[in-house]
Amino acid sequence: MRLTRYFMPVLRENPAEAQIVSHRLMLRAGMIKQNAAGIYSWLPLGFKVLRKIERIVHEEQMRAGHIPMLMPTLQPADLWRESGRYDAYGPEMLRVRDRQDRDMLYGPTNEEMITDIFRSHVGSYKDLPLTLYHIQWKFRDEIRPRFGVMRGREFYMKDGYNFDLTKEDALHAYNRHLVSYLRTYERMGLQAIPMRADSGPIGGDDTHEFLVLAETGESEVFYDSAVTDLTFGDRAIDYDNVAQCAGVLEEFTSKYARTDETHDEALFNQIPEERRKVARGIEVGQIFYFGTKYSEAMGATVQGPDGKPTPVHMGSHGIGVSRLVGAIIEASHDDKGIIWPEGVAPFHCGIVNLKQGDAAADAACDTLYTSLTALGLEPLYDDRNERAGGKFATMDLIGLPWRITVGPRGLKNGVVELTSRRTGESEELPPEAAVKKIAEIYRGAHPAEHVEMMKTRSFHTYI
Ligand code: P5A
Repeated sequence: MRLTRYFMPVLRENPAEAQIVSHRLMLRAGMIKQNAAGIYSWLPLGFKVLRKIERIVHEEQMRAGHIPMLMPTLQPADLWRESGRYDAYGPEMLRVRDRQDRDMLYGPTNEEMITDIFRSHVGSYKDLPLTLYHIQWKFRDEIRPRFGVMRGREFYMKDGYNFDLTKEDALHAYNRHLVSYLRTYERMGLQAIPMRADSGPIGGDDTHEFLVLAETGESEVFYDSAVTDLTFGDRAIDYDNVAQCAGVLEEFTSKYARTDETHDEALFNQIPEERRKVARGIEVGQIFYFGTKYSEAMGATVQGPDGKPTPVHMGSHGIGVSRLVGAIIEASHDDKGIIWPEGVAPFHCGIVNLKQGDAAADAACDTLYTSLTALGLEPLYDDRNERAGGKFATMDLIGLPWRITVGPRGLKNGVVELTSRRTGESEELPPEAAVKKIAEIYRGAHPAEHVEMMKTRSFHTYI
């Protein structure tokens, strides 16, 4: 993309309404525009990041064997009357009435709707296990929407629902989700720690929240610092292997890590003092096992092996896709702006032309642009007639992981400059070598099948 043809309304001043750094930087980088309290438009740059996050979520869900679909945002109230949640949900639910005087609502979550779909089409235990998910906008009329997309009223969520014959099978689905979430967050450059939490209006006894540690987080958390040493990495996992998934859950949840809702001071005090940590965190996901709560209330049964109707065991599992954009920025920025991890960067690199109009510089930038694009990479070429300082400031603000700087002086020696946004380190190298290096970096940043898709350009069609 050439910057002169793009729409990226960067703000010079710090917006007064933004209280935390991610909100401020998203506004300044022209990623979002608030339309009403807690309701945002995603401008092109923000939309690109949202799509990249969404894509990682899809890839990891499908890898775990979960099946994508799409349910509507508006739901009939009658389904929620069946589960008893229409009254229980309270003022967070946005209720609307259609022209036929039917009660509707803008879905805050989809347990009822998916249970209705399940009971309409699945009748035998032989069709289990089944996990369906979608990524869809939700609405919760939060009393205090704040911090930009972190606590929105309208927000984008991946929500998945498992249906199993037994509690044991459903707990495997729970563990499978935990594993897939660990992979998902790490691909976004985040450490999200599973912590024992409270199940709130979703229900059930087994639940973990995934928290990214950050001073601006809304949750107070208590943990053994040893949990921060755990990483999932690129270890091989067989999602059908019950023992393997249970082993990962054990590894990642056996140390003390809890939100304030479930905090137990006596247990906490058993941790050696130097490892006891009290901090704040951003909740980027939550998994639940709630057994037959919805299936019993809504008559979602299957014919069991003994021929008798059996209510299915269920769980639901959510990732805050739009919140993640803010969470990643909270975890990765400096005083100049955002520092995108490679996995979610809106463009793979920036090209800064130090002397627009100089024949050699213009030609070198065009060649770089074409070579990168041919490899399936997306550069953002700052081809504006601006001074170098302004171009650097914009690149630093929007946080592309790599910048190639092209100027007549370097070109006389056959080199351009490649700079890492994270370390600030630069090296001079021939333009072709810079292209090769960036391609290699991104090959390493994505799993093999993602790289294949980038090559076939389905990557671009999708976002
Ligand atoms: C699990 C999926 C659920 O709703 N039902 C379907 C279950 N869980 S949850 O914890 O309530 O939400 C899942 C994730 O959504 C994000 N989230 C939000 N993001 C932005 N603004 C909000 N107001 C908001 N509320 C929830 C969180 O990341 C949460 O973990």
